[in-house]
Amino acid sequence: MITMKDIIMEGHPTLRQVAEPVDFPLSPELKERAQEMLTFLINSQDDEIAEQYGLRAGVGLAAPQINLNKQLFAVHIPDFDEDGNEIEPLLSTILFNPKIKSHSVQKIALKEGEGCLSVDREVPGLVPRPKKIRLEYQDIDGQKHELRLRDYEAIVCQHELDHLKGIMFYDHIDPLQPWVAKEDTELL
Ligand code: UDB
Ligand code: ZN
Repeated sequence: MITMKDIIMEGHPTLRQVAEPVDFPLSPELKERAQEMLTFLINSQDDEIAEQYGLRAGVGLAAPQINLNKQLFAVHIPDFDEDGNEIEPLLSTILFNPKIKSHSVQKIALKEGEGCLSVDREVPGLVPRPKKIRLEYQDIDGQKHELRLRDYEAIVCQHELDHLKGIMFYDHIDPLQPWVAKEDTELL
């Protein structure tokens, strides 16, 4: 089971490396580890399990964050109905060898800024990212897929894709005017 002690923190050199492509078929070990990454996210969003193991509620986890220099990440983005009850997740999957095929010019940023499971401090500032992306990736069986994402789902996937390239969210923050949005950037 993956817990916080498996997650490496900023300053660890792996977080600044470019991850290697994954070969198919997956080794049984890598398949198991990938599934554990998604299970970590699901567990971390379960209040009881999260409290028991001291997990931060995560929506995405990239392989380099568990010191595995490979091109894969897991996402588990919850959805809620009008009464605030949790319904089917918006997106819950593991993506292998993901690539952005195209992206919008229009940008979006979370109005509160971003955080990271590998960063134990608040880094204030907007992180502008393309509002829409078209992603190509392989699933756990090596089958190719395309995903069109926008808004929050696009933000999460781009945050995780950045980890595969050694990029941290704060690399995108303007150090002089961290909270100033350009006119092409919408706030979410
Ligand atoms: C997160 N969690 O997982 F809308 F159930 C962040 C942390 C850093 C605060 C843990 C998060 O946004 N939680 C969340 C949001 C919801 C509903 C819910 C939980 N990440 C992932 C990460 O660090 N991956 O490498 C940071 C996010 C910042 C913007 C996108 C990903
Ligand atoms: Zn992160």
